[in-house]
Amino acid sequence: MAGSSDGSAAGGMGAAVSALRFAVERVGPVGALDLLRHVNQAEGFDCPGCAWPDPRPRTSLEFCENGAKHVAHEATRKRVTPAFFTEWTLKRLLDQSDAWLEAQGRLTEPMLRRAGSDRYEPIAWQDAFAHIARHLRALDTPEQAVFYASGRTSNEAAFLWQLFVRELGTNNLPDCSNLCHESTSIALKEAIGVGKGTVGLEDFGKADAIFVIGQNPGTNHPRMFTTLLEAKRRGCKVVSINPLRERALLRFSHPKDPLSMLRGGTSITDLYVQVRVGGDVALLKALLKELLEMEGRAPGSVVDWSFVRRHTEGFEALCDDVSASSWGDLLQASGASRDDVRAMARLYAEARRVIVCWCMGLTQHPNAVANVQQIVNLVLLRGNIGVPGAGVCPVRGHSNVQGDRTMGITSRPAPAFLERLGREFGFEPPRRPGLDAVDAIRAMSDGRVRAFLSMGGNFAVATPDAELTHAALRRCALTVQISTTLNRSHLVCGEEALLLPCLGRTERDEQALGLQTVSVENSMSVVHPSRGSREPASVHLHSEPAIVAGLARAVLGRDSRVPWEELVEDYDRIRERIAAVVPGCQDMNRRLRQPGGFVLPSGARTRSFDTPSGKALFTIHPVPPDPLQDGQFLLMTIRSHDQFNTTVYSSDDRYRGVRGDRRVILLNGDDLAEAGLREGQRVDVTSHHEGQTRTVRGFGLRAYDLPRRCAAAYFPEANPLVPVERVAERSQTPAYKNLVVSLAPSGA
Ligand SMILES: Nc1nc2c(c(=O)[nH]1)N[C@H]1C(S)=C(S)[C@@H](COP(=O)(O)OP(=O)(O)OC[C@H]3O[C@@H](n4cnc5c(=O)[nH]c(N)nc54)[C@H](O)[C@@H]3O)O[C@H]1N2
Ligand SMILES: Nc1nc2c(c(=O)[nH]1)N[C@H]1C(S)=C(S)[C@@H](COP(=O)(O)OP(=O)(O)OC[C@H]3O[C@@H](n4cnc5c(=O)[nH]c(N)nc54)[C@H](O)[C@@H]3O)O[C@H]1N2
Ligand SMILES: [Mo]
Repeated sequence: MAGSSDGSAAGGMGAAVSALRFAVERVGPVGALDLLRHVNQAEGFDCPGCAWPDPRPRTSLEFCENGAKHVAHEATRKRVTPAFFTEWTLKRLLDQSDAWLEAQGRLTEPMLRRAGSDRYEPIAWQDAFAHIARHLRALDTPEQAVFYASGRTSNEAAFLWQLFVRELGTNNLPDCSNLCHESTSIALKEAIGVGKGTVGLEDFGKADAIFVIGQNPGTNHPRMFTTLLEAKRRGCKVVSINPLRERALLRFSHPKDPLSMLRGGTSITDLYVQVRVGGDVALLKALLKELLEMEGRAPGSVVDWSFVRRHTEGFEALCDDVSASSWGDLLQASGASRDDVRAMARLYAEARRVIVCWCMGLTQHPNAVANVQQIVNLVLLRGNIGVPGAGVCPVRGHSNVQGDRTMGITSRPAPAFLERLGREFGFEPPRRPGLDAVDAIRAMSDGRVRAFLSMGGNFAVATPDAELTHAALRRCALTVQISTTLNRSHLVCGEEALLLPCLGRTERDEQALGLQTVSVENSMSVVHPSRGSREPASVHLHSEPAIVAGLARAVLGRDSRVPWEELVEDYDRIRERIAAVVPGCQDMNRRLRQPGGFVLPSGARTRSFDTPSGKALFTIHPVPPDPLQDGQFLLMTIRSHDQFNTTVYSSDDRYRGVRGDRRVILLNGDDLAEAGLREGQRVDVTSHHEGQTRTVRGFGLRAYDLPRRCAAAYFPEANPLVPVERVAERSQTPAYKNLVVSLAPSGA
C-alpha cells in the first residue's frame, strides 16, 4: 500500500542528511555548518521553524531537520533584485508554482507596482512610505484598511505594528492565529481563564503520561522529540490520537543519538487511537464516560474530588450529559472501539500526572472550540492542571505567534489593554472590535475594505477559498507586503502594490545606537532574546520595527504621539514601553538578559482561574451529526514533511512515502475499492457546503492507513476547496480539516 508507514524509524540519519543537503544547496558547505551552529543557542537567533521551547541547559547543537531547512531557506544565496522584476512580468510570475516563487530567494529592494502596470519597479524607501500614506489618508475612515500579521514577527515589531494601527484608529488586526490556534485561545480563556497553555518544558520531565492529539510533531515540531524521548526513557506513556498513523509517532530516532539509530529508533506511542476526522468530541466523551464508570465501580479511584469541589464548576451537569450519551453513538462517531476506550481510560487513570498536547488536528473544525474544551474536561476530572507534570499544552505553530498576541495583535483587544496603551502614549485607542482574517476577506470582497497591509505571511495562499480571496485582494486599491521572500501574495495584489523587503531572524540588525536584539515568546510562555548574526541579504533591507516606524511617521505625520524614530534607535526603548503596557513584562529589559529569559505569569498554572466565578469550567458539547452523504468523504488538509506552511521545499513527503507529487488525495484502501477507484488514478475533488460546490482537478489517488470515509490532501494545494463560510463556531477559524468532499474520475 503506497504511503502506509513502513515500520522504520523517523528522524535518524535520513533527517540529518536531508537537512544538510538542503542547506548546502542554498548556502554552500561552510555557510551550512556556520548557520546550523547558531540556531537556538543562547547567543544566537531563535529558530523560525516552530514555537517549541529550547531545552536548558542548551545542547551544543540543538538540531532539527526542518528547523535547519527553514533557516537555510532564509539564508539562501539567491536574490530577487530589480533586474529580476524587469525580466519577469506579473503575468508570467503568476504562472509559476508557489515553490518556484519561494526558490527565487530573498527580496532586496522596495518595489512598486503602479496601477495598470504589469511589472514591479524599484522605489526608494521614503517614496514607498509616502505612497502608502497618500492611500491611507485618502480613505473615508481607517476602518477601510486591514493590517494582517503572520507569526514570525518579533515582539518589538508586533508591538509597534498594533500601536501604529490603533493610533491610526482601527482594530483591524487579523493575524495567522485566526487561521491557527484561535479556537484554542477562545476555549481556554473561557474554561480556565487564560488562552494559553499551562505547562513548562520542565513538566514534561515529571509527567506519567502525555497525550498527543491532532498533531504531527515528527514533521512540524521535531524538537519535541528530544522531550518525548526523554520522557519515554523515564517510563512515561504516550497516547496518540490521530486518524493517520504518523510514522514519527510510531518510531523515532534522534539524529544526535547513534545508539538509538542502531536500535532502529525508539517506539514512541504506547496506544495509538485512529479517531475519525472530526471524531474527537465523541472520542473524548467516550473516554470521560469510561472514566466515570470506573469511578462508579470504585469511588475515589479516578475523580480528584477535592480539586473538583474546590476549583471547578459544572461537574454534575457534565456527568449527566455523559451518562445520557449512548456507547453506540459515541463509538460510531469517533471510529474507536470499546477496547481502545478502555485502554485509554486505564492508562489515563493509572497516570498520576498527565499532559495533553494538541495542534491543528483539533482547532480547524466547525466544533474546534468544543474539541479543546473536551480536553479541559478531561484534565479537570483528575486535577491534571496547575501542578508539576500536568496540564494543557497547545503546541503553537509560528515561532512567535503567541508573543504577537501578547503584544496586542488581535482584532478583539481587551479593554484593559487599550486603557494602558492609550495612557502610555497619550491617545484614545479605538474600542470597536476589528476584522479577523475571514471577516477581512469578506470586507475586501464586498469593497468595504480598500487597503490591505501585511506584516509577513502569505495571505493569498494560506487563507480559505482561494478564488474568493484572490478576487478580494485584487479589488483593493492598495496592497502592501512586508516580506523576506517572494510569494503569491505579491502577485495577487491590489490596483497599486508595494513590496517592502525586511531583515530575517538570522540577520544582524544594526540601528543608530548599535546592534539590536529582539525578543520572542515560545509555546510555553517563555520570553527570550533572539539576535541575528548573518550579514543581511541586501544593504537595502530594513528591520521590521524600522519599517513600521517609517510607515507610521509617513502616515500619521507630526500629529503622532509616539516618538517613532527614537524608539527604533534602540529596541530597549521599545521594550520599556512594552513593559509599561503588557502585563507580566515589567522590567523587561533586565529580565530578558537573564539566562533563558523570563516566564509570563498565568493564574491557571497555580490553580487560580481568572474566570467570572474564579473556578475552572466543565463544559458540555454535543457530538456533531455525521455530515456525510453516501459517496462522500471528510477531508483534512495537512502539511507534508517538506514545507513550511505555504513555502513548499519539495514535492516529497518522506515519512508518508509520497514522492514527487503534492496533488494527491489519501484514502482508505477499502473505500477506494468500494468506489471502484484505483491507486494512481486521477480524480477531481469537489467540496460541498450549503449547496455550494468547489472543485480541484487531477488529484492522484493513494491508498493510506486512514479510517473509512476519511481523506487527506495537502495544504495549500487543497485550499480552493475550503468554503470561507465553513468556520469554527465562535473562533471563526476555517474548517481546513473538515471538508465534505466527493470524487469523480478526472476527464469523465
Ligand atoms: N516543518 C514544518 N513545521 C511547522 C509548520 C510547517 O508547515 N512545516 N507549520 C507551523 C504551524 S503555523 C503550525 S500551526 C504547526 C502545525 O502542526 P500540525 O498541527 O502538526 O500540522 P498539520 O499538518 O496541520 O497536522 C495536523 C495533524 O492532525 C491530524 N488530524 C487532522 N484531522 C484530525 C482530527 O479530526 N482529529 C485528530 N485527532 N487529528 C486530526 C493530521 O492527521 C495531522 O497529523 O506546525 C508549525 N511547524
Ligand atoms: N488548507 C489549510 N490552510 C491553512 C492551514 C492548514 O492546516 N490547512 N494552516 C493555517 C495555519 S495554522 C497558519 S499559521 C497559516 C499560515 O499563514 P501565513 O503565516 O500567512 O503564511 P506563511 O506561509 O507562514 O508565510 C510565509 C511568508 O512569510 C514571509 N516571511 C518569512 N519570514 C519572515 C520574516 O521574518 N518577516 C517577514 N516580514 N516575513 C517573513 C515570507 O515572505 C514567506 O513567503 O496558514 C493557514 N492555512
Ligand atoms: Mo499555524
